[in-house]
Amino acid sequence: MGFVKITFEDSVGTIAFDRDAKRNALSAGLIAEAMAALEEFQAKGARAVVLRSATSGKVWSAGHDVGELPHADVDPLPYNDPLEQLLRAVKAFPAPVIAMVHGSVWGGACDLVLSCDLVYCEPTATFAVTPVTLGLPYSMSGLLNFMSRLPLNIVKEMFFSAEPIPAERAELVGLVNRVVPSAELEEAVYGMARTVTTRSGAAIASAKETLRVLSESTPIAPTTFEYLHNLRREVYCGPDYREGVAAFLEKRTPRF
Ligand code: YXS
Repeated sequence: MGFVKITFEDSVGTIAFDRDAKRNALSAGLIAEAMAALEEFQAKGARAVVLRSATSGKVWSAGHDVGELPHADVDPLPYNDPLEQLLRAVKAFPAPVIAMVHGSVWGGACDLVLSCDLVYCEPTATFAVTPVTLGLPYSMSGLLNFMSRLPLNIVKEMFFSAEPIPAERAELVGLVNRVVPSAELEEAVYGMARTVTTRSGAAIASAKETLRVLSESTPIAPTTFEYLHNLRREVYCGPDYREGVAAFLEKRTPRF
């Protein structure tokens, strides 16, 4: 227990990751606490939520806890995966969720940032999505999330290279709303949160849910779904994924 710190003040909830020993890796335990916090905030009628790191250190979050990924031959990101559940809960929360980013963001944590409604970061922040370093076939819903937020060539650059995008470029391509000097980040984020609390919560909730449904409304035929799922299955049942997870856990460079 104790993987997140939560506060609730003036209708604004805050969830702060507090697992620096594992670089705020998003484990099932941390996610369960974050989900419980979102439920508590909703019950209290929160008008905005801030997602941040309690440590404000080098790493905002190292992404999915690799130790909790299946090691081979099993879909690593099934619908009921805890991280997938958190991504959906953030998108469905009936008030704006604002990502306040200090430091580096990795893998599924990048998907989490892009599931938030607004993203603010400080100048040293970087954003990397890294399934190709694990030989991991990313989820269709995750790829659609990136596609709905970024130009396709930027999505491909991020997914094909796994290279971090620095804050200045992240703002340029629209990954973040604003880059703010570190000393001003907290005020910028909570200032926006306060502004949102003075607007109609009902109108915001309706707009947010409408935008979510429209941005996810990509009708595909069942055979198309099966085709795409088979593309992923061939990868997570293949040698690269087995090698990628093993190499990470053995702290060595993977040989693909
Ligand atoms: O050896 P100890 O026990 O001290 O633990 C180390 C790391 O193993 C641990 N740790 C993680 N544990 C589980 N899952 C992780 N994602 C993870 N990341 C780190 O934290 C302890 C300190 O790590 P260390 O020594 O590397 O810290 P550092 O400050 O030198 O470097 C920080 C990072 C974040 C640059 C480095 O830890 C790193 O590159 N982590 C992996 C980032 C990453 O590739 N994340 C993607 C995870 S998979 C995922 O999110 C999706 C499924 S997908 O693949 O689709 O993107």
